[in-house]
Amino acid sequence: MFKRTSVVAIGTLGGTITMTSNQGAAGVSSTLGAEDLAQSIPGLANLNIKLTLKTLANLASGSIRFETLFNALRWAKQQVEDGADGVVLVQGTDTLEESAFLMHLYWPYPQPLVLTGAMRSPSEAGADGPANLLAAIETAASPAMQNYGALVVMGDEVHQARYVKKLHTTSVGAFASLIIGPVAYLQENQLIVYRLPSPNRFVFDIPDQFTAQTLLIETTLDESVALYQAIPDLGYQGLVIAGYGSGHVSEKVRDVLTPIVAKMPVIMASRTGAGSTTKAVYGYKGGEIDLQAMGIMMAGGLCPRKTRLLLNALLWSGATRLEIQQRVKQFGEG
Ligand code: DAS
Repeated sequence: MFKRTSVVAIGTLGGTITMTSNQGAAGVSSTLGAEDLAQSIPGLANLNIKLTLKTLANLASGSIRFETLFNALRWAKQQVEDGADGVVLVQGTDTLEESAFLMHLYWPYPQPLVLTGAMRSPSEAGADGPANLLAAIETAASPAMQNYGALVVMGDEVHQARYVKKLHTTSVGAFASLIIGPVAYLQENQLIVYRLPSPNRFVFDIPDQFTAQTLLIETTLDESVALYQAIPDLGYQGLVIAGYGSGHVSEKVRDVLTPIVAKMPVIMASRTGAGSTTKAVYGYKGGEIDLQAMGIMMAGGLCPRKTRLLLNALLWSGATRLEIQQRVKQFGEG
């Protein structure tokens, strides 16, 4: 039977997957672009996939800015408008989960938007970049992976942007979706799908301006409250706290949150790394019942970093406090 050639667009932003030692300087830095990466993949020619290639940037992922991501997003959307079956964005792994979630909030198409990277540079033994990129291309080309929004492919696993996290500094198995697991797995060039996409995904319009800044702060044992006291005057428009356990702070931190809540939305997430914040378990000062009564929202199962990005997107969209509350609840429970 005739099988149509799939079209996949690959845009590269940098990261270890693009890094080589640069003119005798110490260590590796981003030098390779989309053409170089495509040439490094064994077995690509056997697949019925046509590639469109674009080097978008050569950055370490910690230096990616929102503007970089929105430019990449506009480019990716254009590829789909021009007929691509899916898009792959390549970047560093350090901020991959954040980029993927931000992209997910703004990706309106059924076609997959797949992010990938590598834990080992091309010059290291057992470099994982070519295999990750090949798996990402196959995922992007697959009709079975439509309607999930943004996905992260690392080590033959396909993860949803909402859940995936980098959990190890150097391991090639650094990425996982705790509790829920990957949504699909690639084996022998076939996707084995474990879970269907959630219906009614909410998608934001790309904002005209994204100047509003939010702060993420992690609570720690017997910390000073000086930073919390300064927050209302630092120019932030929203605060996310990575709180203890299922969403708590100390009594003394709780006591300095009132002026912040008066000025900006405050969301309590959990610093634990997995599981959801609670709503009605703890009644002590600084516990979640008390914090909610003060007007603080609970992040549910959304991790602190992604909660911050959701809050950014909501503020950039001009959402009211009530709309922020409703949307945080929806994503936190989703
Ligand atoms: N940690 C590197 C990576 O895995 C660098 C980066 O994130 O850009 O790609």
